[in-house]
Amino acid sequence: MTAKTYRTLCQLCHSNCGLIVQRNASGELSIQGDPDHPMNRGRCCPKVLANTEILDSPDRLKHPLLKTKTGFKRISWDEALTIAADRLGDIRTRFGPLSLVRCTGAPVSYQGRDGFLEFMGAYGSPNLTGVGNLCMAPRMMAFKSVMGVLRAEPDYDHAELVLFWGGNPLGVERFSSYAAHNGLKEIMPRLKARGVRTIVIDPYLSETAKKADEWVRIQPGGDGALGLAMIHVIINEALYDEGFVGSYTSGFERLRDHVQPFTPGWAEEPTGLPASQIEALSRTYAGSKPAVIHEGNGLDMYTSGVNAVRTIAILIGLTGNIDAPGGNVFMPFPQQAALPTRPTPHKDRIGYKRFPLPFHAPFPVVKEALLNGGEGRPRAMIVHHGNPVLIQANERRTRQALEQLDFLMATDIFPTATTQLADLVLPMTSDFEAYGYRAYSSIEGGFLALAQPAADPVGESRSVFEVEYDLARRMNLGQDYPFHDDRTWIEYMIRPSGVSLGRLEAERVVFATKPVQYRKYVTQGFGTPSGKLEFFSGWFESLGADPLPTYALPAGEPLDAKALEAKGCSLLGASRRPSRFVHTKFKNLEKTAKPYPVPLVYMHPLDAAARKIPDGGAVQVTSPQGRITLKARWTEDTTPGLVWIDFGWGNPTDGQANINVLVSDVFLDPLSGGTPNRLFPCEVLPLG
Ligand SMILES: Nc1nc2c(c(=O)[nH]1)N[C@H]1C(S)=C(S)[C@@H](COP(=O)(O)OP(=O)(O)OC[C@H]3O[C@@H](n4cnc5c(=O)[nH]c(N)nc54)[C@H](O)[C@@H]3O)O[C@H]1N2
Ligand SMILES: Nc1nc2c(c(=O)[nH]1)N[C@H]1C(S)=C(S)[C@@H](COP(=O)(O)OP(=O)(O)OC[C@H]3O[C@@H](n4cnc5c(=O)[nH]c(N)nc54)[C@H](O)[C@@H]3O)O[C@H]1N2
Ligand code: SF4
Ligand SMILES: [Mo]
Repeated sequence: MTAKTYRTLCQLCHSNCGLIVQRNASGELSIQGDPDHPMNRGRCCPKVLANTEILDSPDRLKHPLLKTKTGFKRISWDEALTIAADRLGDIRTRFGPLSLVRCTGAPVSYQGRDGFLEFMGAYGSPNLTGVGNLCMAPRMMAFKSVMGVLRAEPDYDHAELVLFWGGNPLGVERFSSYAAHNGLKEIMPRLKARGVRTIVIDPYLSETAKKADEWVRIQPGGDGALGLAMIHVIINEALYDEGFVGSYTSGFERLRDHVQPFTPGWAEEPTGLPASQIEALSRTYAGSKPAVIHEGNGLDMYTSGVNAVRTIAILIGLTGNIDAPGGNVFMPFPQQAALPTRPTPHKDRIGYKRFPLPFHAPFPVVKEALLNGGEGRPRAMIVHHGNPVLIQANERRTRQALEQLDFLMATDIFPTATTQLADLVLPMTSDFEAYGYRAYSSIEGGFLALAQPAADPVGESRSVFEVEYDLARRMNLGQDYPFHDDRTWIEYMIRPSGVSLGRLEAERVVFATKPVQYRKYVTQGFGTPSGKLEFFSGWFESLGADPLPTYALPAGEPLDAKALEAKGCSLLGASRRPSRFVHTKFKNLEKTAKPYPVPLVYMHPLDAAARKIPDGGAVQVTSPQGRITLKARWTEDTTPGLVWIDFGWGNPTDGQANINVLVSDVFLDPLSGGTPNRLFPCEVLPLG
């Protein structure tokens, strides 16, 4: 074998770092960060090594598998796609196209984002679901309501103050939603070197909080109350940007009247913060110009997530820190093609009446439609690149719901808790075995980068776009398909950017837009119904939702001491993600999992001592929904009464406990369908 060097991407998390992969003469791969990629500038995190471990793992799905009465049976691709075409065709004829649901995971790779999306258009179903209710959708809805776009990303290098709110970028390598900021871990040192003040709002002393100038130790889910009180202070003390508010916003008077009851004194209870600290924070944020807020996933998984983030978007607007240097900016992004090509009316999707605001069907309403049965319930589901059984609230009921399907087809690279339930399992190529691409925003401009295969497909694994097209063709749905494999998919998707696949192959990273232009609203306005930044949301009002943000209980149920006691629980449970892993992925990989072999429950030594739980001792965690067994880890990074349980285990290949067994799926964010995966009553007791 001849040695070869590849320039490609890591697609294990959203950062999608650039990599240089070298293959030596004996075929071994070594990985380095690509110094010329603007996301990571030569750096990469320890997780990157999973890319090669995936290729050699004995657990890999290597052939299509069909569920039979005696277990899974290996079948050929031809058999698999014939079965899928028959079953999906039959269901379409008998129950109509709306009976098919596509469920995807976090769009860490664009194959994950796009796989089977065109197929849904061709089949005629708008029923797209996935992780949205737990991730990004609440934040995107909130930003859209105030600013008319889905996100406004931090301009770190020109800011004077950075407020990390519900995000832990030093733990997860995610410093913005989708923008590149030159070097990930270099961002914090650069801020320090410029003397920029950093504040972290988090109930836990996270990796990021440890490195920041100030830690605001909020109570879980108290963010909406904090936001309302900060708006109160900033308006009442006239600390807002009068020029900006006067010219470019609407609804200011209504907002001013609305927030009068939400004094810092009122917010003390829901936030757990003294009024004086809330006042000081408000003055610091409004008084430091320009200032940036990085909002994270710590805000999404509550039943009041959308409203909490609306207060953040409003704060950014009030202080005029929007689309201005050093503020939250609408960054340039390469244009891409839109899929699916033949959308059915959005209004036909499951749960539209109850949840008209989210862009996709929230998973909990799909689940209820399955469990409640009746006409119009989903009959078939394609799970692509996701693990809904483990990641959605209340694993037991998620399983029950998926068992109602007439046909469940799942794609993955490994067997998972979800593929175990499937009728048909399709083995996919991993990111190092296929072409891929990614679009990034940045201050320097929107750019594209290419991923290329550095290894042959493992076993009979195939790329999703090939499989999807093959299936569509067999069902006579392939006539208008714009692509039939990875490369034609990329060609099609990037065409609107003006960059060709040939150029991307030659240059690997290609800037497709001009650098950022600030304050575009001056000439273009905002993308809201009024064209202004809307404190009072016309979009929400038009769909019957509260046009101004309010504060509600973050878990959807009272969690005071009395309510906890009534449930036989004396503690609150929260969810934590170990930086070593992304979600439920790759605990089966020996080297990847070795440094962090089992999930832990992090508890304050006072709580542990009161229950005679030693550091490292086995414990049982019980909630009204279920019970799991874990190991305890003492830490003073949390508050007494609040325990943090690791998220991401529970696959058959790891055999460990899944936190989402404990989480309620009864209480939903009335705007997004979000469940409180970050907050639930529980009790922790020593095992044995
Ligand atoms: N309690 C609790 N629940 C949570 C969270 C939490 O913090 N706490 N986090 C939430 C968040 S933010 C999110 S985004 C979701 C994540 O939810 P998911 O994205 O559904 O979770 P993952 O574990 O990333 O599942 C991805 C699956 O894709 C597979 N895979 C990897 N590469 C490929 C490939 O190339 N092709 C295919 N077809 N499959 C592949 C992996 O093996 C894995 O099984 O979980 C949510 N749920
Ligand atoms: N290593 C690694 N990287 C990842 C992922 C992963 O699982 N592992 N997942 C990827 C995905 S899909 C996502 S969405 C991002 C998530 O990354 P982030 O957006 O940074 O979110 P988290 O790390 O889940 O949580 C951020 C912080 O929110 C805090 N928090 C919890 N509850 C609250 C609250 O009520 N209020 C406030 N203010 N803070 C709260 C938590 O303690 C935590 O420190 O990371 C991505 N990158
Ligand atoms: S897993 Fe690590 S190397 Fe890979 S994209 Fe994410 S941060 Fe970059
Ligand atoms: Mo996420």
